[in-house]
Amino acid sequence: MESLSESPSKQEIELLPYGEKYHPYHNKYVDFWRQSLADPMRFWDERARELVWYRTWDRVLDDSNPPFYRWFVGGETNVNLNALDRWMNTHVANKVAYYWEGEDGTTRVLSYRDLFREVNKFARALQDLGVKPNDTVTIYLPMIPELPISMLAVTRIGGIHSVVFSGFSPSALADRIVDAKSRVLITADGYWRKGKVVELKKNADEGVRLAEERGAKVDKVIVVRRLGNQVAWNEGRDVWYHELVSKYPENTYVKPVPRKADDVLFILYTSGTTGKPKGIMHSVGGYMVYVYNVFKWNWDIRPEDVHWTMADVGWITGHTYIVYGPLLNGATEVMYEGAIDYPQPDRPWQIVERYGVTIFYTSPTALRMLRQYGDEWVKKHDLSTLRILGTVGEPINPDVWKWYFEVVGRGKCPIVDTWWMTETGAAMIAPAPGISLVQLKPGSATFPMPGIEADVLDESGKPTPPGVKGYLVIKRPWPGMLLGVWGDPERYVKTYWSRFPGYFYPGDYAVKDEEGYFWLLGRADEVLKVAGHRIGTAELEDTLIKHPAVAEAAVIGVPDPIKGEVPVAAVVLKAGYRPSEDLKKELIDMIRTNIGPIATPQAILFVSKLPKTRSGKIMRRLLKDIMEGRPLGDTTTLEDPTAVDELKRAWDEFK
Ligand code: 6R9
Repeated sequence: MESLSESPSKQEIELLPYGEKYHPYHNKYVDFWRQSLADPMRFWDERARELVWYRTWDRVLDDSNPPFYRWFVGGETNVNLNALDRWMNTHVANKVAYYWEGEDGTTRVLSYRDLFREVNKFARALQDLGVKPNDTVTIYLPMIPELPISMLAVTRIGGIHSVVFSGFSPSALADRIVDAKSRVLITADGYWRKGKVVELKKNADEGVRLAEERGAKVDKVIVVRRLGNQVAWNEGRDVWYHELVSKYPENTYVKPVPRKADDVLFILYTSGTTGKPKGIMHSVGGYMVYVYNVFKWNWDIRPEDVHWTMADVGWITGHTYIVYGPLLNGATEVMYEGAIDYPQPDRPWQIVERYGVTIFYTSPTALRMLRQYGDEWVKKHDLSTLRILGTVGEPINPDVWKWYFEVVGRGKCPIVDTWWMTETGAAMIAPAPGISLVQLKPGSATFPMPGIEADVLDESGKPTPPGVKGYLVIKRPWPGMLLGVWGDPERYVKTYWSRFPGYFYPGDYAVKDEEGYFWLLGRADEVLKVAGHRIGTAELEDTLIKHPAVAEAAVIGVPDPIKGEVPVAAVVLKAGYRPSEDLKKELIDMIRTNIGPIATPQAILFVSKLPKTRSGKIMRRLLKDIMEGRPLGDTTTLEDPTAVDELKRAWDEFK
C-alpha cells in the first residue's frame, strides 16, 4: 500500500469541471480505498502510529464483545499530547491556532503557544478545584476561544467534557447536567447574537437551579467574561474564569494525564427517536486517530491553510472540525461568534477575505440562506484564496451545490460533501482530496472514506439494486465510532445494531447509483434536521403533552425552502379546553424554554383527533402526506377517516 506518512497529496487540485468524465485522479482514490479494506488492521495501525502515545496498543481492534468494539486496546495517550504538546518544539508553536472574531467585530488571535499556556493554566485551576480523571465537566459556552480551551483543559487532566450548545434552554442544560452528573459548569456572562445580548449566565443559573431540583449537585460555576454585562452572583459557587487563571504563572505546566485508548474522551448529547437525548460517548484513542486522519483527507490540509468551519462547537461538527481536527493537524482555524448574516449578508465572505480562508465548510441551510440574498454580496469580496469548499448536516440540493461551486468557488474548488453524524466521530462518506479527488456529482457525497465499508439495504436486509432507495448501513467497525450511549448500553445496541444485525444502522435513507456513488436522502426515522440541527420529534411531543391543556400531540417535519425542514405539531386538547392564539403561544413558549428556539414549531394545528390505525398507532406518514400535499392512497385502516379531513382543513387554513 502506498504510504501516507508523508504529505498525503502530491497532485495539485486543479480546476474541476464536475460534469466531465472522469476526474484524472478518480481511480487513485478508489484503489486506495480498496486497499484500506483489504487489511484494515494494518491500515489503522499505520494511521495511529502517526500520532504520539504514552504506550502503544496491544491490539488494533478488540471485537470480542460486539457491538462494544474497542480500538487500540492497551494503548495510552492524551489528546492534548497530539493537539498541543507535540507542536511546542516545532514551528507550529508560533503559528495561529485560532483567528477569532466576535459578532461585534472584536478580534483575537491565538497561536498554538498561547493556546498551550491557556490550557495549562486552566487545567491546573480545574485540578485545584478538585476535578479528577473521569469526572464530567459541563461546558455551556458561546463561540469564544475559552470553549476549545475548556475542552482541552478538561481532557488534559483526564476529565470528560459534555458541551451543551449555548442556544439550548436552561431546562435542556439541566437535563444534561443531571444525566452526566457534572459538578462543575463552565459558562459565560453573555454573548452577541444578531446584535442583541444573550444573557447566558442567567440561563446557566436557571439551568443549575433546575438541575439541582432534578437531583444534581453543582459545586462550581466558572464564568468567562465575554461581554461585561451585569450578572447575578452566587458567592461560594461562582468564580470568574479570569480571576481563576490569573493566579497561575504563564509557564504553568500540567502533564497530560495518561488515558486508556478506550476511555471516554467526551460526551455529546444528541436527539434520537425517543424523548430523552442520549449522551454519545467518544473514545480517547479511536476518535483521535479517526478525526486526525479524516480531517487531513477531507481538506488536503497544508501548512499554509486557513480552515473555517462555520458551525457551532456545541454540535459534533464543531467538536471535530473546529477543535480536534484542526489542532491534531496543526492547522489554523477561524472561529466566528455570531449570526452569519449580521450585520449584513456578506459577513461570511468578509471573513473569508479578511483571514485569507482557503477551506470553507458550512451547511446547506447556510448556503440556501446566503444564496437567497443574491450573488452581489458574494462578488463584492475577493474570495480567490478559497481552494476547497465543504458541506455537512443535510442533503445538499444539486442547484445549491452548483451555486456554491460556481459563485462561491468560481468553478475552481471541489465541493466536499461530507455525510456523517454525531455517532460516527467524523466524515464517513465524502470526497477525500487529501488522498486523491474523485469525479464529483452535484448532490452526492461520493464514496466511503478509507477503512469504511457502506451499503444500502432494503427492508429485509438485502442490498438494493442501483438506483433503488434503501437504508444506509456501515458494515464494519471504525475507530471514530461511538463507544456507546452514556449510562445506557441497551439503547446503544438497540438503536444502532439491531435493525440489521452485525451492521451499524445510522437511520438514513440512501441510494447507490450505477457507478457506486452514494446519495444520502435524509432521515428514515422520527428525527428532524431543522436548519441542520438534529431534533427528535419525540422531544417536542413529550414537551407539548406536559401542558395541562394537551391530551395528545404528533410532530412531523415539513419541507422548508431554506431550513430543509421545520417541525409542525398537530395537537388534541383535553375536554374543556378550546383552541386559541394564547394557547398556541403558550405551547410555543414551552418548546422554547424546554428545548430551545431552534426547535420552535412553524405551526400548531388544533384538531379533535389524530389519524390512527385501529390498533391506536398515530399514522405519521399520513400527516406528512397531507402537509406535503401528496395523494393519500389507502386510508381504510384508519380508525376514524374524518380525522384526515379535519387535519387537511387545519393545515390549509394555516397555509
Ligand atoms: C454531522 C452531523 C446527523 C444526520 C445524519 C443525516 C444528516 C449529515 C449529511 C447529512 C445528507 C450530508 N446529514 N450530513 N445528510 N448529506 N452530507 O450533521 O451530525 O447532527 O448528528 O446529524 O445529519 O441525516 O443522520 P448530526
